This record gives sequence, C-alpha cells and structure tokens, in this order.
Amino acid sequence: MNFPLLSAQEAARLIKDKEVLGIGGFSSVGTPKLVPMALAEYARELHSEGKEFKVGLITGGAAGSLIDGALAQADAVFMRTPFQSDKDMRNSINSGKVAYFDLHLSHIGQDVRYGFLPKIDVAIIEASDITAEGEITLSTSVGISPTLVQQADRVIVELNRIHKGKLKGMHDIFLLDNPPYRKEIPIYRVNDRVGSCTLKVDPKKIVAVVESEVKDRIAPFTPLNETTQRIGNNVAAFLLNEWRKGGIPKEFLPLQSGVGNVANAVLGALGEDTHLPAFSMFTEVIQNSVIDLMMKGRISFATGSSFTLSEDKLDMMYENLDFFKERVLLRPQEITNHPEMVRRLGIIAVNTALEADIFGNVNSTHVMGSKMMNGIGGSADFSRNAFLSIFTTPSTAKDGLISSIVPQVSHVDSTEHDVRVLVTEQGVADLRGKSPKERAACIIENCAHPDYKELLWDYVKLSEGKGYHTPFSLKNALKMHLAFAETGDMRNTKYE
Ligand code: 0RQ
Repeated sequence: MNFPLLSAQEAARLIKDKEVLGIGGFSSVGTPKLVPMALAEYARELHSEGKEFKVGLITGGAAGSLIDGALAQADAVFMRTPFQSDKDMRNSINSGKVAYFDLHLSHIGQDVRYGFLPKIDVAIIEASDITAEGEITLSTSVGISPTLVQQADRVIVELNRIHKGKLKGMHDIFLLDNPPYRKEIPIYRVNDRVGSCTLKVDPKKIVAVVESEVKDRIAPFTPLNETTQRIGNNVAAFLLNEWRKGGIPKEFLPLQSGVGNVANAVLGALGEDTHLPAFSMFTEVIQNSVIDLMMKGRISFATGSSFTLSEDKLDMMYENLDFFKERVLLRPQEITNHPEMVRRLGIIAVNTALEADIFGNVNSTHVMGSKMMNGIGGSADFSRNAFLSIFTTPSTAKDGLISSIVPQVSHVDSTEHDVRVLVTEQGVADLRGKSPKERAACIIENCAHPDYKELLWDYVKLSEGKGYHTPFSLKNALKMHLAFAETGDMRNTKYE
C-alpha cells in the first residue's frame, strides 16, 4: 500500500478543532516533531482569522518543548494528560487555560483502552521505518504508541530518516489484553524478550506519512552541585551497606531511577564501587549515565521506555550497535512501570520529592499545594510496588527559604506506606518498621536542614501528652507553608 506522503503543513491541516490527539514518544524523545510544530502554526493562522482551534493532548509522558511548548504558546490546547515538563505548558495549566489531569504513567495506556479518556481522533507517532503493510519500527522510545495507533481513528506517521535501520531489534512491543482476558506478563528476568520488534498499524488508518530528519531535543543536563552529589553519595552508600549486610540479595536487584542529577550521581557512585556486581536497570528512562556505565561493564542490561540521550550519547550507541543491541530493550511504559513487574523483579526505586513530611508522605507535583510542576510520572508506579522505595530531595529549596521537610505535605503523591527510605544531602532516614513518632524523629534528625530542626521538633512537641498515635496538629500542620506564603521565609513560622 502506498501511503499519502504529505508535508507537515498538509498533515497538520487534517486535524480539526476540538479533536483529541494521541502523541507518541516518551520522556521528550521519539516524539513526532514536525507535525505538532506545523499544527501550532496552523492554530495561530486560524486564530488570526478569528476561528477557534484547540486540541486535546494525550501522551505517554513528557513531550518536550517542540510539542508542549509550541502548542501551549499558540494557545492551541484545551486538555492535557498525563505528564509535562515544559514551562509554557505548565503556565497554561496553572493559569487555567488547559484542563490538565495527572495520572500514573502505567495507567494512561489502559485508561485510553478502557474508554476512561476521550476517544483519540488522531495518533501522531514517530517511526524509524515503515513497510507497505503498515509494520512500523518505532524510533527512540515506545511510550503508549502501540495503544494510540490501535485506538485512534486516523494515524499520522513521521518517518525520521536519521534513525533508519539503526534501532531494528531494540524494541519489545507487548500489548496487554483488557480484563477479563488479561494474562500475566511473562517477563521473569530483566532481559526476557516477550513481544515483537515492530508495531502493526492498520494501513487503512494511515492518513499521512511525513518525512523528517529532526533530532530529539532533550533539556541540557545541569552539572552536579555539592547538594546533588551528596544526595547521590548518600543513596549509593545506603544501598551498598544494605547489600553488604544481606538486605539486598548478592546478585543485587534491578534499579529504577528518574532522570536528572540525583539519578546520575547515584548511578555514578554505584558504578564506581567495583565490589558490587554489575547490575541491571528496569526503569522508564534510559539516560546518559546508563550508556557510560554499560560501556564500562558496570551495567549489564537496561530496559526502559525511552533513550533519553544527548546527541553524543546516541551517536555513541549507534557507533556500537552490536554491543548495545545485546544489552538494551525499549518497551511500552505499561510494561516498564507495571506493578506486576516492579514487584516480581524486586526493583529498587529511586524517585524525587518536592517535599516530604515528618511521617514520610511525599509531594512530587504541587508547589505549595496548588501549582502543578510536572506530574506524578512513574514515581508512584514504582514506589508503591518496589522492593525498596527511596525518595530523595535537597533538604531546602529557594536558597533555604523553604524547608523540603515539613510537618505535613501540602499535597500527597506517594504515601507514608510506600516511602521506605528518605534521603537528603543531610543524611538517610530508614523508615522501615518505625511508628509515626519514630519516623518523625528519624526524619528530623537525619534529613532536615539544621535551620529547620528545632521548628520541626516544636511541631512534634505540640501534641505531646495528648494521647495521639500520630503527632499531628490540625491548627498547625500547614503553618510552615503559611509562613512562606505570608513572609517569604518558612523560618518565620509561628505555631498556635
Ligand atoms: O525550582 O526550577 O525554579 O529552580 O522545584 O527542583 O530541586 O531542581 O529538582 O529538577 O529534580 O525536580 C520532583 C519536580 C524535582 C521532579 C521534581 C523547586 C526548585 C526548582 C525543581 P526552579 P529541583 P528536579 C521518573 C520519575 C515527578 C515525576 C517522577 C518530578 C524546582 O523530579 O517531576 O518522579 N518528579 N518521575 O527550587 C517549592 C519546594 C520545592 C520547590 C523544589 N519544597 N517548594 N519549590 N522546588 N522543592 C521520570 C518520569 O516519570 C518520566
């Protein structure tokens, strides 16, 4: 079958006002880029003629500035889910222009299939190859693309020539049936391959193929600072100690870690300790440090839903394709983040908090309880089901004006039942087997910044002698947040 070969501008014009788009890709890579950018232009054109034009956006995870940024700037989005990390999209969400809802990344694919979300009109995905029968080799990520093309009425494929032939064999596409027909996922070891390398799309649905040579654009890595280095070292030292005393099996366990500095520092420190056997990753995002550690033989295998790599690291992978094809697999996020997998494989999960309270509840998404940052992402998919769930955060934010350790979080993403270990640059709080009072003491003493320890102890003492199981004060739980809102400094907190 010959598919219509269109320009990005022509393809964008196939999309109508109020349609819901399913955008392929994950963690800002392997996404279509030309059509969303052309769509933003098209929206501006229509708006200048006084016409309405807005679309709904459903993605696997972060879509990046070329999609979220471009469409938010053009005021062309009415609905967005499940995760974004672009400042323009964030502003549109927080100003109420975009109706956003936050969702676990393992849920989004099945929510589309269950019909919990609006019907997908058009799926736009990036491919590195396509056959006349509609068999697609995806590019640098999988995300929820298999579900999107299955559920959408129409499909637009951006065929990115720069990946042509390189990624063949690196995908493992396995789709879950819906209940009551669902079976177990037959992955028992990180490197078990259970699906197919390609994705079959009904050729009749493909309304356009757009040729592209646009590279993925990921946010530049900020260099490690003293705080992130210390957090990374604290996590690594804790894990090594657990492993040495037998708390982690001698083969070690697969690691999940978020993207960014802390994850880099943790991986770096674990990678350097050659007493530890080479370990594997069962994670969402395969980032730069994984590639380096694989080359050094310190990571034996990595499976994720995206290669969120800088250009030089992707080139390095492409130059050593035979080596990497044996050691990496990209899967749908419904598999990488699946509770069944996380619990079966015994994953050690390392995720990031904006703030944590003295009981171990974690807020990863809402600044001061109200402003959306990025979304919960996959953090709670992993933390709820992990063998060991670790959350990290610097002990303060905004030059010390905010304590990241508070009496009560202003929004809850991962609960005290799912957070086993909390780590800041100050130290490590191992919360396992501790009562709320013991947890409070452990977190204040090990994780809080010295400027805030007394203030946090004063809060705990408010409920002394009152016969409470949990030292909680209805009147004072959010007083530290209030002090910041009113004076710009949490250190000005006054309890009643
Ligand atoms: O603000 O950007 O203005 O400087 O929050 O904080 O310390 O730079 O940390 O970039 O790692 O982001 C939780 C948002 C942390 C991220 C979060 C301010 C701080 C700064 C960013 P500025 P940092 P990071 C795998 C798993 C959820 C998804 C997830 C995230 C900005 O890690 O989105 O885990 N996680 N996914 O100043 C007010 C506080 C604050 C605060 C920090 N207590 N109050 N502002 N900030 N703490 C990936 C995927 O799911 C794909």
